[in-house]
Amino acid sequence: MLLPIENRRYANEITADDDGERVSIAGWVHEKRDLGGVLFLIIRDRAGYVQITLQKRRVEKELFEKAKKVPRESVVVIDGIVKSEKKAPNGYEIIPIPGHGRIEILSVALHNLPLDTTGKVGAELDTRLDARFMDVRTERTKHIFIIRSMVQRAIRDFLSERNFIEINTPKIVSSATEGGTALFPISYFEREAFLNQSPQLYKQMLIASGFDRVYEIAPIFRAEEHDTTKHLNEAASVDVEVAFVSDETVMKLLEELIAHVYSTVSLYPGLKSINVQLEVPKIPFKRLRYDEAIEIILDAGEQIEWGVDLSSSAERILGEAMGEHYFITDWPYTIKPFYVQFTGSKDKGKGKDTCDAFDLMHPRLELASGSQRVHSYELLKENIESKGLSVDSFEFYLNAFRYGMPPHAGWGLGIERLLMSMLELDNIREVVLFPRDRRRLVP
Ligand code: AMO
Repeated sequence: MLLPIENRRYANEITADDDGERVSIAGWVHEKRDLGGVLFLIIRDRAGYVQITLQKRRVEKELFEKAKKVPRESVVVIDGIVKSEKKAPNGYEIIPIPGHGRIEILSVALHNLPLDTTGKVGAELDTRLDARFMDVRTERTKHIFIIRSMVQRAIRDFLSERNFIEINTPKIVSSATEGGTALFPISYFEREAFLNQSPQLYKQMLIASGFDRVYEIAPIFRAEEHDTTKHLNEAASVDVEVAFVSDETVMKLLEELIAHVYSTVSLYPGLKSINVQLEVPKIPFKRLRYDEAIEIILDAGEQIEWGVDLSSSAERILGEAMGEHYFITDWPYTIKPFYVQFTGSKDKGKGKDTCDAFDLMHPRLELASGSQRVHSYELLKENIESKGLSVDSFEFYLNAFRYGMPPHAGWGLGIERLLMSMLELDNIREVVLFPRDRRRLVP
């Protein structure tokens, strides 16, 4: 095998100005066009496409036949001379070196491809997910995942510039954190364990450690049984926790982060193949109290009672009314988890107690949740009990509140929800390489 390949260039590293230079190109046979006397191979690599032109009269017979027979999507290395050519797609073509041209077939692809990588023949999402390795070869899907990588890098840059410490917390845990969604039990030697729903307890414990600004980008696991276009069983979340601040400060951080991500991605030329034009959302986002949200939903004719979580159709009504990103604040205490700070009896005992929790909404769906946290040991213990949970199973967490815990606030942002809404995609699975849902455990 002739590796490493000398003079290897990516498609975007060659221009018509390289006329006469000898280069090697390595990639997949994207398309073949056989015009009898001349054969065009379009080679695709991660950066783009290169046209190889083989004139039957000018190249060795053996080489021509080899090129003619190579199945699409096979992996090849081709040595050639760059020739400026106005009619070629990028203004140049590559001609195998006269006399000693090389077309090396490194891996032959089977004939019946599971997908058309040129994107000319569309396929159902399920078919694409079944052959995801090949789906990523198409322009649109490739760019979605390059953008995902870009978004994660932009988030890391944004937070590290603001002096955040990146942490890694366990994904195998002993207790639940988020009421409402179920846990995945796993067998952990002789004990019961679960896949973590959120790094919530651990990020808070690190606030007690003195790290005062922490973040994690990691998977969260939710045993949601329903099959929807916005839920996954394994999702990725950006989790942030900040000491000595209030919920308002972390809301500001969150909206600035969203604007930063949009403006970073808006410069990416690959957006064209996803057919979306990004407008950087204006900050600050509007703040809507939960009781105001209820009014809007009722005015639209949808039944809802104070104290329940918002259904998808309620979210849709609000999204239409708001038309842009917005926060919902002052949630009923009863539907938020034990770690959320109770606001106190704002309504003076009418059973409508609220808490310092917020959700960040895109007009289509919820993107993030966060809150001011309880930092008093006694109050936290009381809340755990009053939510019907076992204090014993939270001992490891509660302990961190007994030896110096500052006030703190934070949030969790779903990366897939952010990407899906930003890129105007219909299904959350579009932005996950290998999604996990009720029906899908492979690939
Ligand atoms: P929450 O449970 O609201 O809050 O989750 C935070 C964000 O994570 C994303 N998300 C999901 N995305 C896809 N599929 C799912 N099944 C799924 N579940 C959640 C959403 C959601 O807004 N501990 C708190 C955060 C905090 O207060 O810091 C929490 O986990 O975008």
